Amino acid sequence: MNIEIVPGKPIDGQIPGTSGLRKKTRIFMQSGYLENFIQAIFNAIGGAGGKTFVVGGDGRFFNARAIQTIIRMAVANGAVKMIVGRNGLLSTPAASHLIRLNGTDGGLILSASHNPGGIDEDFGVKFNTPNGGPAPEKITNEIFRQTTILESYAIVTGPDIDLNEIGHRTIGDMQIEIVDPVADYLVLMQTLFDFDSLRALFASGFSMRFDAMHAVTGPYATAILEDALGAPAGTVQNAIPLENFGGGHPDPNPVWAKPLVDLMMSDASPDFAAASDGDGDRNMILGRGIYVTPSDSLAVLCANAHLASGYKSGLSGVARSMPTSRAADRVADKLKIGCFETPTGWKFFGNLLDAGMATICGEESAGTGSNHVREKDGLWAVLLWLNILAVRRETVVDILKAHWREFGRNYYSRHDYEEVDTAIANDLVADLQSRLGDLPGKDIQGHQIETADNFTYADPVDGSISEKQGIRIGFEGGARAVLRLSGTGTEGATLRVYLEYFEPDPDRHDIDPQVALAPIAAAINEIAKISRRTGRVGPDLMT
Ligand code: G16
Repeated sequence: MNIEIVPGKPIDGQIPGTSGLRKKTRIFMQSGYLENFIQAIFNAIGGAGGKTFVVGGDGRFFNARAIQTIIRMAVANGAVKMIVGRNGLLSTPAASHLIRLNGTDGGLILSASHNPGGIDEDFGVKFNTPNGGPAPEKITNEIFRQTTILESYAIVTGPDIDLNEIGHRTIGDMQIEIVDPVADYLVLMQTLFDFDSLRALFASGFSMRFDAMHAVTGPYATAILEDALGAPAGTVQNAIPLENFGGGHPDPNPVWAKPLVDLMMSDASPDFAAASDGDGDRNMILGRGIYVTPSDSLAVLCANAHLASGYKSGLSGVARSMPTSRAADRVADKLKIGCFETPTGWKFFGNLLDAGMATICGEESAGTGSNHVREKDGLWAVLLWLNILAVRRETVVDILKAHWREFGRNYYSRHDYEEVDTAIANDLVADLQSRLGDLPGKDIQGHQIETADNFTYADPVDGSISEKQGIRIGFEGGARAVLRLSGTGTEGATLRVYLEYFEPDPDRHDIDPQVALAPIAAAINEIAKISRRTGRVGPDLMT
């Protein structure tokens, strides 16, 4: 084993606001690119010497190769141990759990989340800190700074490590523990949910479909739903993780999981369906004939979490990202618990969870989770829904309708304009930003603007300030439009427009959300000149 010190070179390793570094796979495959970024991570955390890390990914193209490189670099940088998922697989929430369970110095998670995989698609790397959560901005900024000043990286030569068998290996002075990616996660789920009632639910004939989208949750869902809970074989579909996710986008939304949505809207629909994304942190929930928006799902989970054993003593608080609908706020109000509004990005929940100020967190982007790990957790959300269904023995539709009757309905939708020219998108936001002060009091198509600002978050735990986290326009009567640029795209800019309007009247809870929200959509289009500036007649995606 030889340690090689290879000259480093600055790379474009700027980590956008909401996630780890995501790039086209071929960029990561360029000679030295991954190596420089990994060395920058090690340097940013004060070196890897004497440290232990978790490493794993969602199995996409380049996952296995990248792990071999990371292991060799960890050895050369003096790390003492790496815990690696068998075959290099670990879902993001399972990696977060392993970091916490083993008290490691952090973890490296290889994924571009819901973005497609393959040599011509996307790859990503993120660093999670010892609390199990995504690195906060002060660390990601330091990683980026390190990429710009890196002089060299260290790596050892030698044969590849066999990652296919569970067990212990050593390379130089570093131990490598290959673990079953599912085992510890399953144990954690058993502490939170009542597996006996879930087994009884399936034994009663309850039917479900889980679409793993050929991504990392396949082995987790099969082990939990079919093997541990007795759901019939075939309940989990697309269960084998593939390097290119079968050619699809592993993004659990009505567009990319359309076959599942179509099934649930058909006469052949099972009682319940769910899907998860590339790295297993996002979820989509469906009932017979109904798609549950992530914002509504968060609210329902908060209102019913006490039905699951892990949450029976109630919640300390709830947190949601700013663009997420305010449905959960109404639940928090009724439960008389804290309610926090954070910028987009799971990392902003970390302090609230660590401080015990929030138990459940959620985002409109299909992420929900709790204080059991420090990442959003797709299967956790599915199991909490199942636990609620097992106790209430009502349909998803009935649960949702009863929820709206009790709390009112927050109609909600997100409109995405994808691959917009970056300069046009930036100009649109800058122009709107410059006019914010003039907007309050204006009447747009019969809608009076009451407030207009760009969201600033002051972290209640460490006092850190995050500015310009999304433009919010509040209309008379409580309707709201939020506008921000995505931080997770890999091509051009994605403009996200979030629309919300509250309807207390139960007789008006059955309107098509796009119809209910059309006036707000038209108003924000006029205010921000979206069509005029982008040349688009409408959004590419409405979730
Ligand atoms: C990532 C973050 C999420 C965030 C989402 C938003 O999700 O982990 O916390 O809500 O990005 O993305 P955007 O900036 O595109 O709106 P994931 O699942 O891609 O890791």
